[in-house]
Amino acid sequence: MDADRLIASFHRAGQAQVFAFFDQLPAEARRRLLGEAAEIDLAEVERLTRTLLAQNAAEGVNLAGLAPAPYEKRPEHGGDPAAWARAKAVGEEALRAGRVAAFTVAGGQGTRLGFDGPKGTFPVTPLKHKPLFQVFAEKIRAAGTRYGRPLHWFIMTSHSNHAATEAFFAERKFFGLDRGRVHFFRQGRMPAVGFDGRILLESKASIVLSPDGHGGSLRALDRSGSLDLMQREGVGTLSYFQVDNPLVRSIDPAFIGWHVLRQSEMSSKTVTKAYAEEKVGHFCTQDGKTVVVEYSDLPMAMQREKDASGQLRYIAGSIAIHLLDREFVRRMARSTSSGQARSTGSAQGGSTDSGFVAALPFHRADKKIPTIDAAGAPVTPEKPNGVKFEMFVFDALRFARNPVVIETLRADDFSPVKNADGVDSPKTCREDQLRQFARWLRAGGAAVETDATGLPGATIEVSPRFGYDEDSFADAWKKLSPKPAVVDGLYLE
Ligand code: UD2
Repeated sequence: MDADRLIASFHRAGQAQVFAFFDQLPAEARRRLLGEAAEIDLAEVERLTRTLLAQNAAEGVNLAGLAPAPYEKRPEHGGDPAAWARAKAVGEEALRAGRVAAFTVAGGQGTRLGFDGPKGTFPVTPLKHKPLFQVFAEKIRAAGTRYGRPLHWFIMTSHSNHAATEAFFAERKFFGLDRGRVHFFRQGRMPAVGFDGRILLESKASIVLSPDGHGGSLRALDRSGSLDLMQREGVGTLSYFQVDNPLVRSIDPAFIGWHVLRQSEMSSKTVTKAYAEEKVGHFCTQDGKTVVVEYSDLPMAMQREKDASGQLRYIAGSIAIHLLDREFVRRMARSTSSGQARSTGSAQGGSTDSGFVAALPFHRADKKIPTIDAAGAPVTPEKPNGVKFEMFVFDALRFARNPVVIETLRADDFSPVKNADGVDSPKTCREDQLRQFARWLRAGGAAVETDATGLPGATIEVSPRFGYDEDSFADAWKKLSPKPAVVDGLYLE
Protein backbone atom coordinates (compact mmCIF):
# COMPACT_ATOMS: atom_id res chain seq x y z
CA MET A 1 0.00 0.00 0.00
CA ASP A 2 1.43 3.43 -0.80
CA ALA A 3 1.81 6.09 1.86
CA ASP A 4 -1.18 8.19 0.80
CA ARG A 5 -3.55 5.24 0.81
CA LEU A 6 -2.27 4.04 4.17
CA ILE A 7 -2.71 7.49 5.72
CA ALA A 8 -6.17 7.80 4.19
CA SER A 9 -7.19 4.45 5.72
CA PHE A 10 -6.23 5.76 9.16
CA HIS A 11 -8.29 8.90 8.55
CA ARG A 12 -11.28 6.82 7.51
CA ALA A 13 -10.93 4.65 10.63
CA GLY A 14 -10.98 7.72 12.91
CA GLN A 15 -7.25 7.29 13.66
CA ALA A 16 -5.94 10.46 11.98
CA GLN A 17 -4.00 11.39 15.14
CA VAL A 18 -1.39 8.77 14.21
CA PHE A 19 -0.24 11.05 11.39
CA ALA A 20 -0.84 14.39 13.15
CA PHE A 21 2.87 15.27 13.12
CA PHE A 22 3.77 13.48 9.91
CA ASP A 23 4.48 16.64 7.91
CA GLN A 24 7.01 17.81 10.51
CA LEU A 25 9.05 14.61 10.40
CA PRO A 26 12.29 13.99 8.51
CA ALA A 27 12.08 11.42 5.71
CA GLU A 28 13.59 8.55 7.70
CA ALA A 29 11.16 9.03 10.62
CA ARG A 30 8.24 9.15 8.17
CA ARG A 31 9.31 5.86 6.69
CA ARG A 32 9.49 4.28 10.12
CA LEU A 33 6.07 5.57 11.15
CA LEU A 34 4.56 4.31 7.90
CA GLY A 35 6.16 0.92 8.53
CA GLU A 36 4.62 0.74 12.00
CA ALA A 37 1.24 1.85 10.73
CA ALA A 38 1.33 -0.81 8.03
CA GLU A 39 1.57 -3.51 10.75
CA ILE A 40 -1.78 -2.50 12.18
CA ASP A 41 -4.98 -4.26 11.22
CA LEU A 42 -7.40 -1.34 11.56
CA ALA A 43 -10.47 -3.57 11.31
CA GLU A 44 -9.17 -5.62 14.22
CA VAL A 45 -8.55 -2.51 16.33
CA GLU A 46 -12.05 -1.32 15.53
CA ARG A 47 -13.52 -4.70 16.48
CA LEU A 48 -11.64 -4.79 19.77
CA THR A 49 -12.77 -1.26 20.57
CA ARG A 50 -16.35 -2.26 19.92
CA THR A 51 -16.18 -5.45 21.99
CA LEU A 52 -13.49 -5.47 24.66
CA LEU A 53 -13.25 -1.76 25.24
CA ALA A 54 -16.98 -1.32 25.48
CA GLN A 55 -17.06 -3.94 28.23
CA ASN A 56 -16.70 -2.94 31.82
CA ALA A 57 -13.18 -4.05 32.78
CA ALA A 58 -14.52 -5.45 36.05
CA GLU A 59 -17.11 -7.62 34.31
CA GLY A 60 -14.78 -10.60 34.33
CA VAL A 61 -15.18 -13.82 32.43
CA ASN A 62 -18.18 -15.99 31.90
CA LEU A 63 -18.16 -18.66 34.61
CA ALA A 64 -21.47 -20.30 33.65
CA GLY A 65 -21.31 -24.08 33.63
CA LEU A 66 -17.67 -24.17 34.62
CA ALA A 67 -16.41 -27.45 36.10
CA PRO A 68 -12.98 -28.93 36.80
CA ALA A 69 -11.51 -30.65 33.71
CA PRO A 70 -10.69 -34.35 33.84
CA TYR A 71 -7.03 -35.29 33.30
CA GLU A 72 -4.92 -38.44 32.93
CA LYS A 73 -3.43 -39.18 36.32
CA ARG A 74 0.18 -40.30 36.67
CA PRO A 75 0.60 -44.00 37.54
CA GLU A 76 1.80 -43.07 41.05
CA HIS A 77 -1.51 -41.25 41.55
CA GLY A 78 -3.77 -44.01 40.32
CA GLY A 79 -3.32 -43.74 36.54
CA ASP A 80 -3.03 -46.90 34.42
CA PRO A 81 0.69 -47.84 34.16
CA ALA A 82 0.08 -49.86 30.97
CA ALA A 83 -1.55 -46.86 29.26
CA TRP A 84 1.42 -44.65 30.21
CA ALA A 85 3.90 -47.26 28.97
CA ARG A 86 2.01 -47.53 25.68
CA ALA A 87 1.98 -43.74 25.34
CA LYS A 88 5.72 -43.58 25.91
CA ALA A 89 6.42 -46.21 23.25
CA VAL A 90 4.24 -44.38 20.73
CA GLY A 91 5.93 -41.06 21.56
CA GLU A 92 9.36 -42.60 21.10
CA GLU A 93 8.29 -43.92 17.72
CA ALA A 94 7.17 -40.40 16.67
CA LEU A 95 10.56 -39.05 17.76
CA ARG A 96 12.45 -41.74 15.86
CA ALA A 97 10.40 -40.82 12.79
CA GLY A 98 11.31 -37.11 13.19
CA ARG A 99 7.70 -35.99 13.51
CA VAL A 100 8.17 -33.61 16.47
CA ALA A 101 9.84 -30.18 16.78
CA ALA A 102 10.55 -28.05 19.85
CA PHE A 103 8.99 -24.62 20.22
CA THR A 104 9.96 -21.96 22.77
CA VAL A 105 8.04 -18.75 23.30
CA ALA A 106 10.60 -16.15 24.25
CA GLY A 107 8.98 -12.87 23.30
CA GLY A 108 8.04 -11.72 26.80
CA GLN A 109 9.61 -8.69 28.38
CA GLY A 110 10.69 -10.33 31.65
CA THR A 111 10.18 -7.12 33.59
CA ARG A 112 9.38 -8.89 36.88
CA LEU A 113 12.83 -10.48 37.00
CA GLY A 114 14.49 -7.11 36.48
CA PHE A 115 16.98 -8.66 34.03
CA ASP A 116 18.19 -6.62 31.12
CA GLY A 117 18.32 -8.67 27.95
CA PRO A 118 16.41 -11.58 26.45
CA LYS A 119 15.22 -13.80 29.29
CA GLY A 120 16.68 -16.88 27.62
CA THR A 121 20.15 -15.46 28.23
CA PHE A 122 19.61 -15.46 32.00
CA PRO A 123 22.13 -17.77 33.77
CA VAL A 124 20.24 -20.42 35.64
CA THR A 125 22.09 -23.69 36.39
CA PRO A 126 23.61 -24.21 39.85
CA LEU A 127 27.25 -24.89 39.00
CA LYS A 128 28.01 -23.81 35.46
CA HIS A 129 25.51 -20.95 35.39
CA LYS A 130 24.32 -21.95 31.95
CA PRO A 131 21.73 -19.65 30.43
CA LEU A 132 18.19 -20.87 29.90
CA PHE A 133 18.66 -21.12 26.12
CA GLN A 134 21.67 -23.39 26.62
CA VAL A 135 19.72 -25.74 28.88
CA PHE A 136 17.00 -26.14 26.24
CA ALA A 137 19.55 -26.41 23.42
CA GLU A 138 21.37 -29.23 25.20
CA LYS A 139 18.15 -31.07 25.99
CA ILE A 140 16.99 -30.80 22.38
CA ARG A 141 20.36 -31.91 21.06
CA ALA A 142 20.48 -34.86 23.45
CA ALA A 143 16.94 -35.96 22.52
CA GLY A 144 17.92 -35.80 18.85
CA THR A 145 20.88 -38.06 19.53
CA ARG A 146 18.83 -40.45 21.65
CA TYR A 147 16.18 -40.96 18.98
CA GLY A 148 18.53 -40.77 16.01
CA ARG A 149 16.78 -37.75 14.46
CA PRO A 150 17.98 -34.21 15.16
CA LEU A 151 15.06 -31.97 16.03
CA HIS A 152 14.04 -28.63 14.61
CA TRP A 153 13.71 -25.88 17.21
CA PHE A 154 11.48 -22.87 16.67
CA ILE A 155 12.04 -19.83 18.88
CA MET A 156 9.59 -16.96 18.96
CA THR A 157 11.15 -13.63 19.85
CA SER A 158 9.76 -10.09 19.95
CA HIS A 159 10.79 -6.95 18.10
CA SER A 160 12.71 -5.76 21.13
CA ASN A 161 14.77 -8.92 21.72
CA HIS A 162 15.04 -10.56 18.29
CA ALA A 163 18.45 -9.22 17.25
CA ALA A 164 19.94 -9.78 20.71
CA THR A 165 18.63 -13.37 20.77
CA GLU A 166 20.08 -14.21 17.36
CA ALA A 167 23.39 -12.61 18.29
CA PHE A 168 23.53 -14.64 21.51
CA PHE A 169 23.10 -17.92 19.65
CA ALA A 170 25.69 -16.94 17.06
CA GLU A 171 28.19 -15.94 19.78
CA ARG A 172 27.70 -19.28 21.54
CA LYS A 173 27.90 -21.21 18.27
CA PHE A 174 24.33 -22.39 18.63
CA PHE A 175 25.41 -24.55 21.57
CA GLY A 176 26.47 -27.25 19.17
CA LEU A 177 23.13 -27.47 17.37
CA ASP A 178 22.90 -27.52 13.60
CA ARG A 179 22.15 -23.84 12.74
CA GLY A 180 19.93 -24.97 9.93
CA ARG A 181 17.55 -26.48 12.45
CA VAL A 182 17.18 -23.45 14.74
CA HIS A 183 14.55 -21.02 13.48
CA PHE A 184 13.91 -17.61 15.00
CA PHE A 185 10.88 -15.53 14.16
CA ARG A 186 9.33 -12.44 15.65
CA GLN A 187 5.87 -12.33 17.11
CA GLY A 188 3.37 -9.72 16.02
CA ARG A 189 2.63 -6.43 17.71
CA MET A 190 -0.59 -4.71 18.67
CA PRO A 191 -1.11 -1.00 19.07
CA ALA A 192 -2.11 0.32 22.48
CA VAL A 193 -5.25 2.44 22.50
CA GLY A 194 -6.73 5.02 24.83
CA PHE A 195 -10.04 4.20 26.51
CA ASP A 196 -11.72 5.94 23.55
CA GLY A 197 -10.17 3.42 21.14
CA ARG A 198 -7.73 5.88 19.62
CA ILE A 199 -4.28 4.48 18.88
CA LEU A 200 -1.64 6.03 21.15
CA LEU A 201 1.61 7.57 19.96
CA GLU A 202 4.84 7.01 21.84
CA SER A 203 6.39 10.04 20.13
CA LYS A 204 5.55 12.17 17.12
CA ALA A 205 7.23 9.52 14.98
CA SER A 206 6.18 6.26 16.61
CA ILE A 207 3.13 4.30 17.68
CA VAL A 208 2.88 2.48 21.01
CA LEU A 209 3.21 -1.12 19.87
CA SER A 210 3.60 -4.11 22.18
CA PRO A 211 3.90 -7.90 21.73
CA ASP A 212 0.57 -9.56 20.98
CA GLY A 213 0.95 -12.20 23.72
CA HIS A 214 2.08 -15.83 23.50
CA GLY A 215 -1.17 -16.55 21.69
CA GLY A 216 0.32 -14.49 18.87
CA SER A 217 2.63 -17.46 18.32
CA LEU A 218 -0.04 -19.22 16.25
CA ARG A 219 -0.20 -16.41 13.69
CA ALA A 220 3.55 -15.90 13.82
CA LEU A 221 4.25 -19.59 13.13
CA ASP A 222 2.12 -19.33 10.02
CA ARG A 223 3.32 -15.92 8.84
CA SER A 224 6.99 -16.81 9.28
CA GLY A 225 6.70 -19.88 7.07
CA SER A 226 7.49 -22.18 10.01
CA LEU A 227 4.41 -24.34 9.38
CA ASP A 228 5.39 -24.81 5.74
CA LEU A 229 8.89 -25.72 6.80
CA MET A 230 7.50 -28.28 9.24
CA GLN A 231 5.34 -29.72 6.52
CA ARG A 232 8.27 -30.05 4.12
CA GLU A 233 10.25 -31.78 6.86
CA GLY A 234 7.45 -34.16 7.83
CA VAL A 235 6.98 -32.58 11.28
CA GLY A 236 3.40 -32.68 12.54
CA THR A 237 3.69 -31.75 16.22
CA LEU A 238 5.19 -28.82 18.11
CA SER A 239 6.34 -29.24 21.69
CA TYR A 240 5.55 -25.82 23.19
CA PHE A 241 7.20 -24.47 26.35
CA GLN A 242 8.05 -21.13 27.93
CA VAL A 243 11.51 -19.64 28.09
CA ASP A 244 11.42 -19.25 31.87
CA ASN A 245 11.27 -22.92 32.88
CA PRO A 246 14.55 -24.87 32.70
CA LEU A 247 13.08 -27.97 34.35
CA VAL A 248 10.68 -28.58 31.48
CA ARG A 249 10.96 -31.89 29.65
CA SER A 250 11.27 -30.12 26.35
CA ILE A 251 10.80 -33.42 24.57
CA ASP A 252 8.64 -35.88 26.51
CA PRO A 253 7.82 -39.19 24.79
CA ALA A 254 4.91 -40.15 27.07
CA PHE A 255 3.24 -36.76 26.54
CA ILE A 256 3.74 -37.04 22.78
CA GLY A 257 2.30 -40.56 22.87
CA TRP A 258 -0.92 -39.48 24.65
CA HIS A 259 -1.30 -36.72 22.07
CA VAL A 260 -0.83 -39.11 19.15
CA LEU A 261 -2.96 -41.96 20.53
CA ARG A 262 -5.89 -39.65 21.26
CA GLN A 263 -5.55 -37.87 17.92
CA SER A 264 -5.46 -34.67 19.86
CA GLU A 265 -4.96 -31.31 18.18
CA MET A 266 -3.72 -29.66 21.36
CA SER A 267 -2.57 -31.37 24.55
CA SER A 268 -1.49 -29.90 27.85
CA LYS A 269 0.29 -30.83 31.02
CA THR A 270 -1.07 -30.14 34.44
CA VAL A 271 0.38 -30.17 37.93
CA THR A 272 -1.85 -30.34 40.94
CA LYS A 273 -1.96 -26.92 42.55
CA ALA A 274 0.34 -26.62 45.54
CA TYR A 275 -2.13 -24.35 47.38
CA ALA A 276 -5.36 -22.57 46.55
CA GLU A 277 -3.80 -19.18 45.86
CA GLU A 278 -1.10 -20.47 43.52
CA LYS A 279 -0.88 -18.22 40.45
CA VAL A 280 -1.48 -20.63 37.60
CA GLY A 281 -4.32 -21.11 35.17
CA HIS A 282 -6.96 -23.79 35.88
CA PHE A 283 -8.03 -26.52 33.48
CA CYS A 284 -11.82 -26.50 33.38
CA THR A 285 -14.62 -27.62 31.13
CA GLN A 286 -17.36 -25.39 29.82
CA ASP A 287 -20.02 -26.21 27.20
CA GLY A 288 -18.24 -29.53 26.62
CA LYS A 289 -14.96 -27.78 25.79
CA THR A 290 -11.67 -27.75 27.64
CA VAL A 291 -10.67 -24.26 28.75
CA VAL A 292 -8.07 -22.62 30.95
CA VAL A 293 -9.22 -19.96 33.36
CA GLU A 294 -6.45 -17.70 34.67
CA TYR A 295 -6.02 -17.35 38.43
CA SER A 296 -6.93 -13.70 38.14
CA ASP A 297 -10.28 -14.63 36.53
CA LEU A 298 -11.38 -17.44 38.85
CA PRO A 299 -12.99 -16.08 42.03
CA MET A 300 -10.94 -16.94 45.11
CA ALA A 301 -13.93 -18.71 46.68
CA MET A 302 -13.88 -21.16 43.76
CA GLN A 303 -10.12 -21.56 43.96
CA ARG A 304 -10.55 -22.54 47.61
CA GLU A 305 -13.46 -24.97 47.03
CA LYS A 306 -12.77 -28.52 48.22
CA ASP A 307 -14.31 -31.82 47.16
CA ALA A 308 -15.63 -34.53 49.51
CA SER A 309 -12.13 -35.91 50.06
CA GLY A 310 -10.88 -32.50 51.19
CA GLN A 311 -8.84 -31.93 48.02
CA LEU A 312 -9.04 -28.65 46.06
CA ARG A 313 -11.81 -28.96 43.49
CA TYR A 314 -10.03 -26.86 40.85
CA ILE A 315 -6.80 -28.76 41.34
CA ALA A 316 -5.45 -28.99 37.79
CA GLY A 317 -3.03 -26.11 37.31
CA SER A 318 -1.80 -25.04 33.88
CA ILE A 319 1.97 -24.75 33.59
CA ALA A 320 2.05 -23.59 29.98
CA ILE A 321 3.36 -26.81 28.42
CA HIS A 322 1.48 -27.95 25.33
CA LEU A 323 1.66 -30.02 22.19
CA LEU A 324 0.23 -28.42 19.08
CA ASP A 325 -0.79 -30.11 15.88
CA ARG A 326 0.66 -28.30 12.87
CA GLU A 327 -2.57 -28.08 10.88
CA PHE A 328 -4.51 -27.00 13.95
CA VAL A 329 -2.10 -24.09 14.35
CA ARG A 330 -2.56 -23.20 10.69
CA ARG A 331 -6.34 -23.27 11.03
CA MET A 332 -6.29 -21.10 14.15
CA ALA A 333 -3.77 -18.70 12.64
CA ARG A 334 -5.80 -18.22 9.50
CA SER A 335 -9.13 -17.81 11.23
CA THR A 336 -7.76 -15.32 13.73
CA SER A 337 -6.39 -13.13 10.99
CA SER A 338 -9.19 -13.55 8.48
CA GLY A 339 -11.32 -10.85 10.03
CA GLN A 340 -14.40 -13.06 10.01
CA ALA A 341 -13.83 -14.15 13.58
CA ARG A 342 -15.46 -12.57 16.58
CA SER A 343 -13.62 -11.80 19.75
CA THR A 344 -15.91 -11.77 22.72
CA GLY A 345 -13.49 -11.24 25.55
CA SER A 346 -11.38 -13.38 27.82
CA ALA A 347 -11.98 -17.12 28.05
CA GLN A 348 -14.53 -16.79 25.28
CA GLY A 349 -14.72 -17.36 21.59
CA GLY A 350 -16.99 -19.04 19.14
CA SER A 351 -16.77 -22.22 17.20
CA THR A 352 -18.92 -24.52 15.21
CA ASP A 353 -17.88 -28.05 14.46
CA SER A 354 -18.70 -27.66 10.82
CA GLY A 355 -17.50 -24.63 8.89
CA PHE A 356 -14.98 -23.82 11.58
CA VAL A 357 -15.18 -20.25 12.81
CA ALA A 358 -12.75 -19.74 15.61
CA ALA A 359 -10.94 -16.82 17.05
CA LEU A 360 -8.29 -16.63 19.67
CA PRO A 361 -9.77 -13.85 21.77
CA PHE A 362 -7.78 -10.85 22.86
CA HIS A 363 -7.51 -9.99 26.51
CA ARG A 364 -7.30 -6.38 27.59
CA ALA A 365 -4.82 -5.10 30.12
CA ASP A 366 -5.36 -1.59 31.40
CA LYS A 367 -1.98 0.11 31.77
CA LYS A 368 -0.19 3.36 32.42
CA ILE A 369 1.14 4.05 28.95
CA PRO A 370 3.59 6.90 28.34
CA THR A 371 2.35 8.83 25.32
CA ILE A 372 2.12 12.35 23.87
CA ASP A 373 -0.70 14.86 23.91
CA ALA A 374 -2.33 16.65 20.98
CA ALA A 375 0.44 19.25 21.00
CA GLY A 376 3.11 16.52 20.93
CA ALA A 377 4.24 17.03 24.55
CA PRO A 378 5.15 13.86 26.53
CA VAL A 379 2.56 12.56 29.02
CA THR A 380 3.55 10.26 31.89
CA PRO A 381 0.27 9.00 33.31
CA GLU A 382 -0.20 8.32 37.01
CA LYS A 383 -3.15 6.02 36.48
CA PRO A 384 -4.07 3.71 33.62
CA ASN A 385 -4.77 5.75 30.51
CA GLY A 386 -5.15 3.01 27.96
CA VAL A 387 -5.30 -0.62 27.02
CA LYS A 388 -2.90 -3.20 25.61
CA PHE A 389 -4.20 -6.28 23.84
CA GLU A 390 -2.78 -9.80 24.18
CA MET A 391 -3.74 -13.28 23.08
CA PHE A 392 -3.12 -16.36 25.24
CA VAL A 393 -2.16 -19.64 23.61
CA PHE A 394 -4.25 -21.72 26.00
CA ASP A 395 -7.41 -20.10 24.64
CA ALA A 396 -6.86 -22.27 21.55
CA LEU A 397 -7.76 -25.38 23.61
CA ARG A 398 -11.45 -24.66 23.30
CA PHE A 399 -11.16 -25.05 19.53
CA ALA A 400 -9.03 -28.19 19.50
CA ARG A 401 -10.41 -31.59 18.64
CA ASN A 402 -9.85 -34.30 21.27
CA PRO A 403 -7.76 -32.20 23.69
CA VAL A 404 -5.91 -34.24 26.30
CA VAL A 405 -4.67 -33.02 29.66
CA ILE A 406 -2.08 -35.22 31.37
CA GLU A 407 -0.66 -34.95 34.83
CA THR A 408 3.02 -34.36 35.36
CA LEU A 409 5.07 -34.09 38.51
CA ARG A 410 6.12 -30.58 39.33
CA ALA A 411 9.58 -31.82 40.31
CA ASP A 412 10.09 -33.16 36.77
CA ASP A 413 8.68 -30.36 34.69
CA PHE A 414 8.13 -27.03 36.37
CA SER A 415 10.25 -24.52 38.22
CA PRO A 416 10.10 -21.19 36.41
CA VAL A 417 12.23 -18.13 36.99
CA LYS A 418 9.85 -15.20 37.15
CA ASN A 419 10.66 -13.01 40.13
CA ALA A 420 13.92 -11.61 41.46
CA ASP A 421 13.18 -13.07 44.94
CA GLY A 422 10.67 -15.27 46.71
CA VAL A 423 8.60 -17.82 44.79
CA ASP A 424 9.64 -18.74 41.25
CA SER A 425 12.96 -16.97 41.63
CA PRO A 426 16.52 -17.91 40.56
CA LYS A 427 17.01 -19.36 44.07
CA THR A 428 13.97 -21.66 44.06
CA CYS A 429 14.75 -22.76 40.51
CA ARG A 430 18.38 -23.52 41.37
CA GLU A 431 17.25 -25.61 44.33
CA ASP A 432 14.71 -27.51 42.25
CA GLN A 433 17.40 -28.35 39.70
CA LEU A 434 19.67 -29.58 42.51
CA ARG A 435 16.84 -31.72 43.92
CA GLN A 436 16.27 -33.24 40.50
CA PHE A 437 19.96 -34.10 40.04
CA ALA A 438 20.03 -35.61 43.54
CA ARG A 439 16.92 -37.72 42.82
CA TRP A 440 18.37 -39.08 39.59
CA LEU A 441 21.67 -39.92 41.30
CA ARG A 442 19.94 -41.64 44.19
CA ALA A 443 17.78 -43.66 41.83
CA GLY A 444 21.05 -44.82 40.25
CA GLY A 445 22.30 -45.98 43.64
CA ALA A 446 24.62 -43.05 44.46
CA ALA A 447 24.96 -41.87 48.04
CA VAL A 448 23.68 -38.29 48.17
CA GLU A 449 23.21 -36.34 51.34
CA THR A 450 20.16 -34.12 51.27
CA ASP A 451 17.92 -32.28 53.69
CA ALA A 452 14.30 -33.31 54.30
CA THR A 453 13.18 -31.51 51.11
CA GLY A 454 15.61 -33.52 48.99
CA LEU A 455 18.01 -30.59 48.56
CA PRO A 456 21.63 -31.80 48.44
CA GLY A 457 24.27 -30.01 50.50
CA ALA A 458 26.76 -30.20 47.62
CA THR A 459 26.48 -27.99 44.54
CA ILE A 460 26.36 -30.41 41.64
CA GLU A 461 25.16 -30.32 38.05
CA VAL A 462 24.12 -32.79 35.41
CA SER A 463 24.53 -31.60 31.86
CA PRO A 464 21.54 -32.43 29.67
CA ARG A 465 24.11 -33.95 27.33
CA PHE A 466 24.75 -36.57 30.04
CA GLY A 467 21.12 -37.03 31.01
CA TYR A 468 18.12 -34.79 30.35
CA ASP A 469 15.43 -36.90 32.01
CA GLU A 470 15.38 -39.87 34.35
CA ASP A 471 15.65 -42.45 31.55
CA SER A 472 18.54 -40.85 29.71
CA PHE A 473 20.29 -40.18 33.02
CA ALA A 474 19.82 -43.77 34.19
CA ASP A 475 21.28 -45.12 30.92
CA ALA A 476 24.33 -42.85 31.08
CA TRP A 477 24.89 -43.43 34.80
CA LYS A 478 24.76 -47.20 34.36
CA LYS A 479 27.52 -47.01 31.75
CA LEU A 480 29.72 -44.69 33.82
CA SER A 481 32.70 -46.44 35.37
CA PRO A 482 34.12 -45.72 37.85
CA LYS A 483 31.26 -43.78 39.40
CA PRO A 484 32.31 -40.44 40.91
CA ALA A 485 31.52 -39.47 44.49
CA VAL A 486 28.75 -36.91 44.87
CA VAL A 487 30.71 -33.97 46.24
CA ASP A 488 30.71 -30.23 45.80
CA GLY A 489 31.57 -29.30 42.22
CA LEU A 490 30.56 -32.64 40.64
CA TYR A 491 29.65 -31.96 37.00
CA LEU A 492 28.42 -34.84 34.87
CA GLU A 493 28.80 -34.23 31.18
C1 UD2 B 1 1.89 -17.90 32.56
C2 UD2 B 1 0.43 -18.36 32.51
C3 UD2 B 1 0.02 -19.04 33.81
C4 UD2 B 1 0.97 -20.17 34.15
C5 UD2 B 1 2.40 -19.65 34.14
C6 UD2 B 1 3.37 -20.80 34.31
C7 UD2 B 1 -0.52 -16.61 31.13
C8 UD2 B 1 -1.46 -15.49 31.01
N1 UD2 B 1 -0.41 -17.20 32.29
O1 UD2 B 1 1.96 -16.83 33.48
O2 UD2 B 1 -1.28 -19.57 33.73
O3 UD2 B 1 0.82 -21.20 33.21
O4 UD2 B 1 2.75 -18.99 32.92
O5 UD2 B 1 4.68 -20.35 34.30
O6 UD2 B 1 0.10 -17.02 30.17
N2 UD2 B 1 5.54 -14.49 25.99
C9 UD2 B 1 5.80 -14.22 24.67
N3 UD2 B 1 5.18 -13.15 24.12
C10 UD2 B 1 4.33 -12.35 24.79
C11 UD2 B 1 4.07 -12.64 26.14
C12 UD2 B 1 4.69 -13.72 26.72
O7 UD2 B 1 6.56 -14.93 24.02
O8 UD2 B 1 3.80 -11.41 24.20
C13 UD2 B 1 6.21 -15.65 26.61
C14 UD2 B 1 7.25 -15.25 27.61
O9 UD2 B 1 8.50 -15.04 27.00
C15 UD2 B 1 7.25 -16.45 28.53
C16 UD2 B 1 5.79 -16.91 28.49
O10 UD2 B 1 5.25 -16.40 27.32
O11 UD2 B 1 8.05 -17.49 28.00
C17 UD2 B 1 4.97 -16.55 29.74
O12 UD2 B 1 4.76 -15.23 29.84
P1 UD2 B 1 4.46 -14.52 31.23
O13 UD2 B 1 5.71 -14.49 32.03
O14 UD2 B 1 3.82 -13.24 30.89
O15 UD2 B 1 3.40 -15.49 31.90
P2 UD2 B 1 2.94 -15.58 33.41
O16 UD2 B 1 4.09 -15.84 34.29
O17 UD2 B 1 2.12 -14.40 33.76
